[in-house]
Amino acid sequence: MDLHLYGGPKSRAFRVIWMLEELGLDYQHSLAAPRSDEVMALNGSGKIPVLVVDGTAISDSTAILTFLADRTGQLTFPAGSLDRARQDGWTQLINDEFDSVLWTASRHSFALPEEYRLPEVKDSLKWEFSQSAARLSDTFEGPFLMGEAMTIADILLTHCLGWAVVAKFPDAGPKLTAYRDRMRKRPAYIRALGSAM
Ligand SMILES: N[C@@H](CCC(=O)N[C@@H](CS)C(=O)NCC(=O)O)C(=O)O
Repeated sequence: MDLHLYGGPKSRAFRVIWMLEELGLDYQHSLAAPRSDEVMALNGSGKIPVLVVDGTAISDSTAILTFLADRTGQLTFPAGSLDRARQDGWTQLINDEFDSVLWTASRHSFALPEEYRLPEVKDSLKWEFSQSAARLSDTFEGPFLMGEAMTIADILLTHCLGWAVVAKFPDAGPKLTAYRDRMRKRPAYIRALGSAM
């Protein structure tokens, strides 16, 4: 498989870098900025990450992780299994309850045109994040979201938990913080961080 990733590690492209490192796949990497000419040519929305696979561009970090997991049969349960349905439930929940509030806060901090930013919305988003983190902590047993097997849902959650720290969101609580710190010790995560240098 010929793989070329577009997007720097201080974006959701980090999730894909980490996944590629977990899988031990070779890939080319361009630290392309959102809406740069090279990204616009691949993805009309201008968003990163984009992964070009054998000449075909795939957008959206979750779609890319899902493709890589399905193609390699790693970090996922098989499509059509009940475990996969539960795994997908986690993936959607993380996007609904963590990624979306963090992204809305980012938009109102720097991404939207200044006249459309409403910084006061961030208190409400932080409260939502705390509620979601507390609910997840109540049921989380570990070591991974799906129990003994790490899946792409763990890449998404760990990334969001780190993003929350950078965005100065409330503490996610001891259980999720310990999980995040444990995930960040994975050799592939550390290699992914190194790819930023
Ligand atoms: N749901 C998409 C979101 C992609 C996204 O919004 N990426 C940001 C960088 S992390 C971006 O390119 N923003 C530029 C923009 O919204 O114009 C994903 O998970 O890949």
